[in-house]
Amino acid sequence: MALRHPFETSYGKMQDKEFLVIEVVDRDGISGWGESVAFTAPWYTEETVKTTEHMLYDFLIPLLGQAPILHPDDLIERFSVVKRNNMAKASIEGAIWDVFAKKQGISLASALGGVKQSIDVGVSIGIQKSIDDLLEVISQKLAEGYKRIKIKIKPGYDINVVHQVRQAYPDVPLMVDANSAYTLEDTEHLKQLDAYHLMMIEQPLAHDDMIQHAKLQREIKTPICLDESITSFDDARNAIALGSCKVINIKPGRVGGLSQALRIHHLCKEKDIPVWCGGMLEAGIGRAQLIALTSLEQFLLPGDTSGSSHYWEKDIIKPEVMVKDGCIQVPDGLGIGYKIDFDALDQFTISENIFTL
Ligand code: OSB
Ligand code: MG
Repeated sequence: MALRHPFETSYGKMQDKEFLVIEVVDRDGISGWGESVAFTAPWYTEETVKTTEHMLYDFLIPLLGQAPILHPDDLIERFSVVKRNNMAKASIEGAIWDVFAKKQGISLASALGGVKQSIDVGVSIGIQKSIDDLLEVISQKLAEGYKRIKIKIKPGYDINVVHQVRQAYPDVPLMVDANSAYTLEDTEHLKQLDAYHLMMIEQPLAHDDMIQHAKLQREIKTPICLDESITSFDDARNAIALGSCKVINIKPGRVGGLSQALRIHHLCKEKDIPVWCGGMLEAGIGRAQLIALTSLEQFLLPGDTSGSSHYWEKDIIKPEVMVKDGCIQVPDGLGIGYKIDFDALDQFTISENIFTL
C-alpha cells in the first residue's frame, strides 16, 4: 500500500508499506484477522516481511497444530521455542486474539480487559523538507484535533526545529522521537531540549543502550520514553529498575503480541509508569488491534494511532478509522470491531497461501 505521504525518520524514508494479512479460521469456522508490522528492510528492528513469512511458514504455523489453543496466552509458551522474531509471532497471535474474542461474543477491547470507550490520539510527523513544511503539517493536524504532536528528530534537525515549533505553538503537547540517532556523547546537546517542556524524548540512544539511557536520564530533565529498547517484559522490568525511562511506548508487534503487551501494561501500572501505544504505519487490521489495546487503563498518554486518512487513500477495513476531536471511539462489535473491505484487500493483494492444520 502506498503511503499518502512518504514517512521519514532518522533511519531513512518509507514510501510504501508491504505486509501480510493473516486470517485464522478455527474448526467452528470462526475467522480472525491479523496484520504483520515488520518493514521491507530491517532498519527499525532486525525483522522484515520476508523473515516474517519464513518464520510463519516454517516454524510458527506448524507449532499451532501441536495442541489445541485454549487461550491466546498459550502462544507465549508455544512460540518460545522460536527465539525473538516478535513481529512474526505477533502477526498470527493478533488473528488468534480476534478469533478468541469472537468466540466469546465480545469485542477485542473487552477480551483484553479494556475499560475506555474512547481513546485520545496524537500524530507522529516524519522529518520534513523544511521548517515551513513542518509547521504547515502541524497546523493541519492540530486543526484535525490531534491531542499531541510528535516530531522526528536527528542530528542537524533537532534543537533548531523544536525551537521554531515551540515559538509557533508554545503550549501544544509536544514530544520528539530520535529513533536511536544519538549517543551518550550528545548529552550536553540533548540537554538543550530541557528548555522546551517536551512531554518526552523517545528512544534517543541505541536499542541496546539500556545502561546509557539510565545515565542520560540522570542528566536530562525531559522524560525518556523507550521504544526500540523494549522488546519483552524483562526489558520493561530492567528499564524501570535501572531508571532508563519514565515512559514506555508499547507496540504489540515489537514485544511479540497482544498477550506480551498486556503483561508489560500490567507491570507499568504496578510501577506507576505511564504507557502509550506506538504505531508501525499499520493498515486497518493492525490499527484496530492498537485501538483495542489502548482502551486499557494505563494507556494514560495519547498514542500514535492516527486515523486511516493520515496514512492511506483507502484503508482495508470498513468503516475506516475516524478521529474526531482527537479521539477514536473504541468499537464494541465482535473482535476487532471493523469489517474487512474485501474489495480493497483484493486490490492490494499480491499473493495468497493457505495452510491447513
Ligand atoms: O519510532 O515510533 C516509531 C513509524 C515507523 C517505525 C517506527 C516509528 C514510527 C512512527 C509512526 O513514529 C507511528 C505511526 O504513525 O504508526
Ligand atoms: Mg519510536
